[in-house]
Parts: sequence; C-alpha cells; structure tokens
Amino acid sequence: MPERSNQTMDDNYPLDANQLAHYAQNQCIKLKNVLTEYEIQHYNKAISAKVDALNVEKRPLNERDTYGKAFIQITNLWQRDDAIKSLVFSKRLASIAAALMQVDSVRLYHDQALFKEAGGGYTPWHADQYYWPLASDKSITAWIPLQKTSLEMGALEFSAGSHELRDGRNLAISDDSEDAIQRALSSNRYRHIIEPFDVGEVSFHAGWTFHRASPNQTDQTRKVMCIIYLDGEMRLAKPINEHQQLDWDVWCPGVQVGEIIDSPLNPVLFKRP
Ligand SMILES: O=C(O)CCC(=O)C(=O)O
Repeated sequence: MPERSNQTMDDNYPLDANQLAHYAQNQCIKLKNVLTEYEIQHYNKAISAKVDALNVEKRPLNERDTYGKAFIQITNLWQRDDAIKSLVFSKRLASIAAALMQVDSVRLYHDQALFKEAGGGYTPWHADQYYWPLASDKSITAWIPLQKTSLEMGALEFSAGSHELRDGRNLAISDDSEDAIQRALSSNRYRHIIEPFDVGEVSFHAGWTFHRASPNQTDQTRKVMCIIYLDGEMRLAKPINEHQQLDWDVWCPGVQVGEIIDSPLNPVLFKRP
C-alpha cells in the first residue's frame, strides 16, 4: 500500500528529545507528516466506505442532542476491514504512542471514526478517561484527520497541561461540561492550543487532557480516525460510573478488576525490542 516501495506502515517515526519533553509536560502534541498524502487518501477511502455502510444515524442534526450533533461515531473498524486494520495495527503509530507514554509496550483499547458532518455541532470540553475503567493514566489517543482540517471544520483543540486539573474530570460530554470546564481552565490559565491540521498531521493526547472542537461550519464532513492505546501493563479498575461499566463489557470482555487488560480485543501492538 505505501506509496514508496521502501516504506511500510511499520516503519519508525523518530521523536526527538524536545518532542518527548513537550508531551511529558503538556500531555498533548501535534506531529506533522506522520502519514503521507497517499496514505491519507487510501485510508480516507477505506474508512469512509465503512462509515457509510455502518452508520445508522439518520435523524437531521436539529433533532439530536449535543453529543449526537458533534459527530457520527463508528467503533472498532479494524475488525471489519483489513485495510483499516493495517492502520490501527501499524507499528509506526503504536511506537509513537509507546514513546510518548514512556512505556515498554502498548495495547489497543479500541478505534473509532469520528465524522463531524457539514453543519455538525461542537465537541464540548471533556477528558476521555472519565469514560474508561483504567488503573493508571497511561492512555493516549491518536487523532488522525483524513483531510486537511481547518478551524472552521472542527480541528481538535487542547488545553496543554490540563491533565493536572481535577475539576471537571467527573463530567460527561455535554453543554454542562463545556461551560464548567471552560471556567475551570480559564482560571488556571492553561495554554489553549487551537491550530489547523495539515494532511498527514496527527495529534496525540492523554486520557486526562481536556480537549474540545468547534462546530463544522463548512459544507464538507470532517473525517477523523482515532486509535486509543493503553500501556501494555494497564490493569482494569473498578468502574465508577455507568459509562465505565459499559466500556468494561464492550472493550475488555472477560477481564477481571485488577487484571491486565489483555482480552482478544486488546492485542499488544508494539513492544520495545
Ligand atoms: O473529534 C472530535 O471532535 C472529538 C475527539 C475526541 O474527543 C477524542 O479523540 O478524544
């Protein structure tokens, strides 16, 4: 698949000391040229076809709640398409996740396509780990736009260093989380990173880093693929809300509280040699 015969999805994307230090401090980073234009086009086609085939949301935007307006969400596409699996299982991306988290191995938690439709609503401020029954903070999401993504389209925004903030961690994605977290972030003066994404640029953010996106004010769908990785040694924590219980049932089948999350849905995708 890769454009040049000497390039594979398992090749290395080296990170320098500044990038590692940036992530350690801010728990979010944007990296350019992680994928080539050719690779993005290839995965855009494969992922768009699956999202079209699997999407059951037919209501007009004005009949949906804030979460429903924010994006169409289709999960674990790797199980349904081998081309998409080559992206989700790629060592190029998984090795970046391991390097940023400073762990020896990473597992898959799950993947998801997040398509913000033309005219789609904003994604309220939130932290992902509210939804996840995890025993440590060593989780990370690769947010992979499948086109050049302007601010008007709903590029992902981060509050750098906000993983330290406890306020707002207990809020589900909603208009209330947007308001309450915005207030908490402003009074703590974290840097708000709002930048467009080039083709091939990918961001990585930690499970407790607050993030949001603006509405899609263009006439094109903002297509994004996300891959969520866990430290290979991550253990299951006792759920503290109904979302975490659901995630346990769906993404960690058969794993007991306190055990390493190594169900068949959570393969190790990268291990340091
Ligand atoms: O794509 C979006 O609008 C939100 C993405 C997000 O919340 C995430 O990747 O954790």
